[in-house]
Amino acid sequence: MPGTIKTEIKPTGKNEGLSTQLSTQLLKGTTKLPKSVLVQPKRSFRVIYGDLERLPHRVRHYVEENARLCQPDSIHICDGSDKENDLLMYILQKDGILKRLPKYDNCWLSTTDPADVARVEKKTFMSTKLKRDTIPTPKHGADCQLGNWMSLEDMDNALNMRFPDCMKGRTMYVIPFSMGPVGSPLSKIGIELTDSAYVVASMRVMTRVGSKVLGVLNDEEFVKCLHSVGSPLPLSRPIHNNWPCNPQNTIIAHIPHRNEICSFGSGYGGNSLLGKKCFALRLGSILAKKEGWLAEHMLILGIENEKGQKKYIAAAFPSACGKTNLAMMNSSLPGYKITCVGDDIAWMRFDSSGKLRAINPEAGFFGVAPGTSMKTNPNAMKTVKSNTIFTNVAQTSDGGFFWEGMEDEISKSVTIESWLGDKNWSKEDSEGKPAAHPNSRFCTPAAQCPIMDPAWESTEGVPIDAIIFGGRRPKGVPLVYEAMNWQHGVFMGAAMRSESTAAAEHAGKVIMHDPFAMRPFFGYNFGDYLKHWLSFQDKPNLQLPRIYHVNWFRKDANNHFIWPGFGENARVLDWVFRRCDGEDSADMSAIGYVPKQGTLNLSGLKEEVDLKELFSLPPDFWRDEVVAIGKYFDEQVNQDLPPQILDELEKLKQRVAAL
Ligand code: OXD
Ligand code: MN
Repeated sequence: MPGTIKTEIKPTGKNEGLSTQLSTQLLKGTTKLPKSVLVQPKRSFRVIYGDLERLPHRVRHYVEENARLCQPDSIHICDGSDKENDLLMYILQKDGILKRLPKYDNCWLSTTDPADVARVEKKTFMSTKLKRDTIPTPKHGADCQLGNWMSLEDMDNALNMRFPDCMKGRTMYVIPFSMGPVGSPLSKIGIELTDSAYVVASMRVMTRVGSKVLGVLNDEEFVKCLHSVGSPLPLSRPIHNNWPCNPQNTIIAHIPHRNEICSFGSGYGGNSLLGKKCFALRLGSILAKKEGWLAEHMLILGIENEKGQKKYIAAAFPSACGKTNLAMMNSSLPGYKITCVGDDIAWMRFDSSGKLRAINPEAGFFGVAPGTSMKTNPNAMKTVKSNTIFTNVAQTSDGGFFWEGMEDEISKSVTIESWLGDKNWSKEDSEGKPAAHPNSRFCTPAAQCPIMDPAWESTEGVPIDAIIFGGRRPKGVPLVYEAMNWQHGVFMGAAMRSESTAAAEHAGKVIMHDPFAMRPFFGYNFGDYLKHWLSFQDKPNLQLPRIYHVNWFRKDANNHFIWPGFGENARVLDWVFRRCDGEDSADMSAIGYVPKQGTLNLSGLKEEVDLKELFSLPPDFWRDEVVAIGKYFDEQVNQDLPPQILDELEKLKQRVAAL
């Protein structure tokens, strides 16, 4: 967790790899910073913090190999201490990358180069010997939408063009990190080498970092994560907002057979915090296939009813569909209590008694800020008021943060400075330019969330009773329906579609196919991924969770949401809960089981909801949907589509034809 330095530090704004000069200045004793900062040449490497020789042999080899390649000015081996964090925050302020938000305790703001604001899917590649191991071969020469492949040779060339000397003048930080509680049998270890202190500060929030991780590494494999902003010193081109990056040459590369991720050119989010999407999902899904478990883009929540009975649910939604809001929801249904285990990623494994158990491999939330407010997600708002790094949000003249959705939560007397530096931003005069970037983020420690589940760090994981898929579907898709069985549920995941998001580079509101909410995150061929999911139905003695699909976002003819959403979604979870207990509260429909009349608990709901419209299955819509899904499977998954999924599509087609 970030520590605190009380003194305000003026940025030099030059971003000249301050950290190496800084250690010397700091040691002059003008600030109260770590005395243990070492400035000692070690062999040919200048190690300014930590001890290369005490690293496990293979880690040391990885560090030295890449230090020779990237030629950093110095090496800093992260120990995860508060002292170290004080140093990082000092450096980040001096370099003008972070600035304190004095209204809160230990909160920081960073604004990036406007060219580096989101995940870059087009520049994200998996590199394997056989293309088919990574992606299906689309029909008719269509572009593959289920990942990008690069040959091993092309990848080597691409990396060789970028990484040599790329850290010149900068410090290479060595971050040992654990995805999952340190030492849990479900956890995995990574070592990230990065030339960005911002990445180190963020990784400290998002993962478990430091010497304690090395302590449990033993002889185990670790995932090698190399990251560079691709902007060696002296700078060869101007930088914006003191945010070094190299958008022209950005590449996010995964090389599974070497257990390696190499990311170049972007300092932002999932491109640079390599534990998250790159490790926990892309490489994670490959490991999961190999070892018989599941690495999924899912939140995990606990739900307790008025009788004190509890269940856990995992839910997959595409980016920015309200996953964080659902994971931290305050139930509007009296008697129900929701607790949060995770908001983005679930690693799940069947235990020896056949129960599916899940851990959240992360230690923080990297949540989309706009739209988060005391109304939509009070628990997130409480979480982010300390020890948080904000990126690309707006700031208020009283030292606070601001984004779209917070209009009623700031004092009328403050002025707003937009993420782009417009000092007197106002909605009226902004010509549609938002105050905060639509993909602006908070990076905040999970432990601070007021409704964290007591078992969120349990090493064996929490037991999962239900899996929910969902999407943002303005038309045709009912509030909730239940799969007829596991295979039908896998089909439902495969057929997921949703309105597009600001988390990646796509523009406009189009309905995109996003199977299992994993489209940008598959580590291997989606056809094989489906086979892996289907394989669980053939294994004996597994208690397969029930599978559901939800849609909070259906709109009426006047373009108004039919369902109030947010805390009221607990009513849907309550129905799911009771179904998992075997309650006879569902009718069969053409698309799956839907709530029997009167079984969705609407007591106390403040507004009228047109349930008929909410659950209607417009025949034309569903016939078009079947065609769209079929076309997608045929074109995109082609030969790799398992026959069981085609079978489910055919059955759906027949049921829908009878509507
Ligand atoms: C995320 C995403 O950042 O899904 O979590 O894009
Ligand atoms: Mn996500």
